[in-house]
Amino acid sequence: MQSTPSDTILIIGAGGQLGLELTHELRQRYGASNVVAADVRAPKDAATQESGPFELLDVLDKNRLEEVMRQYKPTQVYHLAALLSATAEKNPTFGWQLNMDGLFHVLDASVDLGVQRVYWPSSIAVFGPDTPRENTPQLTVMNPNTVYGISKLAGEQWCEWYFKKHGLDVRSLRYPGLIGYKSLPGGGTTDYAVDIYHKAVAGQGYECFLAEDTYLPMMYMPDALKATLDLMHAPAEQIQIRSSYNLGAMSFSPREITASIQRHVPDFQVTYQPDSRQQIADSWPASIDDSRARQDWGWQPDFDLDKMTDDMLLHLKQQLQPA
Ligand code: AKB
Repeated sequence: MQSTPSDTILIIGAGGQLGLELTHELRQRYGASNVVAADVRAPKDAATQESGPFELLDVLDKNRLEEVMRQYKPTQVYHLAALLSATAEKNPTFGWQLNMDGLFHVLDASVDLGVQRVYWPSSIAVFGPDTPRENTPQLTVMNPNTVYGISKLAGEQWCEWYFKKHGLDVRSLRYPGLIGYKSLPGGGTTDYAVDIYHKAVAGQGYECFLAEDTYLPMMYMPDALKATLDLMHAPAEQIQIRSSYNLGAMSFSPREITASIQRHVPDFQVTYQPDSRQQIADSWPASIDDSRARQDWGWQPDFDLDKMTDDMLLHLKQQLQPA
């Protein structure tokens, strides 16, 4: 499906790490007035609110969701609002409620109001300690042991069910840790890989909450945006997996990202103080087999670790310079 002038897009969770960047990208492609940003609170960057329509929306309030959807009549909905892994472990009841009820509200409203296409993100968190850690296959033992992972795995199955029972064209990716310079993540286990760049550019050391040899799958934000939009624009017959696609780009440890940064900032120092997030990281894959995404809709990442580091540091340094 190519973008057409008649497309209207609703992004729920537009103020989050991915939402901010996706809103910007979709407004460039579809025209600002055709992309409605929505979030439970006003986004920190004024641009999301000022560059196009913005609605305050708590996705747990189904009436309000339907009101917004009736007002704008979106043809596509991106539902990104969720509690991430570390936060959901601390608030399990709310994590489950937001991640599951929010999804049901969006899926039901999309069926009822005739939305053409829905995007919902899943995560490497759907895998657990019994899963093969290296090159984790698309289909394998799952058994997640975090609230976030359980909610994402259940959500994947529900997306597939809505596709089969209601014909809803819902599409999904299992994101690895996402790294970008435009916004900060919140409450994830992979957040260290964003925080570390900010400390390096500020000329400070970094205390890492994961051990130095903890390998996790990661992805630079431009690749995440490309994957999301390629998936959403692919012809429906190419989307063979209706739960969620494995998606990979790179895999590294805190020690390796530190070495990559030290190519630019030789004095940069990192200390290690693993906390409860270590257990979560240890239950996740170290690397991902994303061959189905490559076969079905041509997925190909552009960024490896050093290329990402070069770009991250360049942009973060520019942000520090006075305008
Ligand atoms: C998290 O760390 O919780 C997220 C994820 C991998 O889904 N970044």
